[in-house]
Parts: sequence; structure tokens; C-alpha cells
Amino acid sequence: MKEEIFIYFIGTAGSGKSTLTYNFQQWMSLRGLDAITVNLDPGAENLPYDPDVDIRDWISLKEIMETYGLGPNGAQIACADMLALNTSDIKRSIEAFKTDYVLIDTPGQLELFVFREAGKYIIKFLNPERSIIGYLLDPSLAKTATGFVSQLLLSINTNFRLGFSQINILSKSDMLSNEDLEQIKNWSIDIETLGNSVINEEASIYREMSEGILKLISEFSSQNKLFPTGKVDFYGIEDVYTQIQLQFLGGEDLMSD
Ligand SMILES: Nc1nc2c(ncn2[C@@H]2O[C@H](COP(=O)(O)OP(=O)(O)OP(=O)(O)O)[C@@H](O)[C@H]2O)c(=O)[nH]1
Ligand SMILES: [Mg+2]
Repeated sequence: MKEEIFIYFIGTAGSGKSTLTYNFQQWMSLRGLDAITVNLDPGAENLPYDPDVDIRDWISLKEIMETYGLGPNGAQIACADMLALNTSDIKRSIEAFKTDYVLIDTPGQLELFVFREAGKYIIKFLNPERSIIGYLLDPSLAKTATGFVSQLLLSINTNFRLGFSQINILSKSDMLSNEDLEQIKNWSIDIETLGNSVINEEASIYREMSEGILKLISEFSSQNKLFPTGKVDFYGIEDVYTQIQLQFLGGEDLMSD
């Protein structure tokens, strides 16, 4: 049996991680692909899917708050660090499914998974060779050129912290007008167009900073390709899947039909 591919959906709060995890599994299942869902958010409430492996079976945000007298933010930090203590159990549970794809939904607060040690530790522990990050850019924060630059910077920062292969996904793209979507797509494939849009924004410290940040981003331009997705009709999911296939299997397709 081939080893599983681990796909981690990471993004700012409310960027659409849980919805994409659900839709990705649905899409795969319709195509005869075998995937399981893993929830790594101990504070998750009302997930749109029923996770096959669920961190809440080991760690509960509410319990940590009560036991240690912590507020929600302090408890989230404690939970993030406790995640690392449960990696053996999580790994065993995942392996028991003998699946091809493991779709991992990460905590609502990006910084808990990206900037603390637990996230990187878990990815390395589960499988450092067969892991890919799906980084979700929230369209509501990316409509202006400087907003888009700030989102790219977060994505690069995530790549810098974790150091695994990464695909940039523009989630919830159905919330954008066609015009805005086309503009963001153009910015993502052509750094000069993005630079021109930044220069055309009203003069401000943010514009100046964006120009500096753009220099950094252009050094990492291979990272910038964007894959728009949306929850309606599995929009864009096939493109993300194809990119993942290219990454790990040289394009070999596991689809059964
Ligand atoms: N229109 C539209 N709404 C979406 C899409 N994906 C998610 N949403 C909505 O955006 C909100 C947040 O979605 P979630 O999937 O919970 O986002 P999340 O990143 O898991 O959120 P946290 O875990 O709380 O950080 C929900 O109200 C979703 O219904 C999409 O593709 N299109
Ligand atoms: Mg979520």
C-alpha cells in the first residue's frame, strides 16, 4: 500500500478551512478516492463534517478552561501545546483507516498552529515526506492590492515557519465579483501588475510597506500561484487535487474511473 498523503488546511480565523475540508472529502468520495478527515481544533464547535479522527476525543477546550482557570485564549495556547502530547494516539488512529488522503482541519487561530512549535512537530511526526499545506487566503482581506500583499506575506510567513510544500488557495471565491476575482488572479500570476496596483493606491505608510514587501514576495514568486475555490459545486477543488498529484505522484491519478 502507498503511504497516505497529508493535506493540512491552514488559514486565518473564518477563512473556510473546515468547509473546504468537508467539501474536499465529498469531492474525493464522489470520484472514488479514499480520504479521511481529521479535526485538530480542540475548540471547534458545529463542524460541517463528522471527523474520522478528532482531537476533541483527547483534548477539550472547555475542560482545559475549567481545570486550569484559563480564559479562551490562554486555554487555546495550552491546547495547542497539548496537541503535541497526543501525536502518537492521533497517528495510530489515522493509520488504522489505511486511507490514501488525510485531510487535516487546523485550529481557527492560525498563529497557534504556525507560530508555536506544536504544528511543525505534528506534521513532522505524522509524515514529513508526504505532507502539503493548503494555505487559505481569505478573499475579504485580499480585495485591495495592499490587502492582497498582506495575505501573501502571511502565506510566506507560514511557509517560512513550517517549511513544507505549500499551495495557496483563494477560498470563498464565490463571495467575490467576477471583476475582483480576475484582478486577484492577475495579481497572483504577475507581480508587476500587483506592483502597479499597489503604486496606484492612495499614498500611505501601508503602500510604502507593500512596495518593500513586494520585493520579498518576488523572490518567492513560485509560491504565488493561487487556486480559487468555493463551496458551490466543488468549485476549484479538482485543480487543487491535480496540483497535489503533481507534487507527490508526478501526475499519477488515483481516481478509480
Ligand atoms: N460563500 C461562501 N462561504 C463560505 C465558503 N467557505 C466557508 N464559508 C463560510 O465562511 C464561514 C467560515 O467557514 P469555516 O469553514 O467555518 O471557516 P474556518 O476557517 O474553519 O473557521 P474557524 O475554524 O472558526 O477559523 C462559514 O459561515 C462558512 O459557511 C465558501 O466557499 N463560500
Ligand atoms: Mg474551522
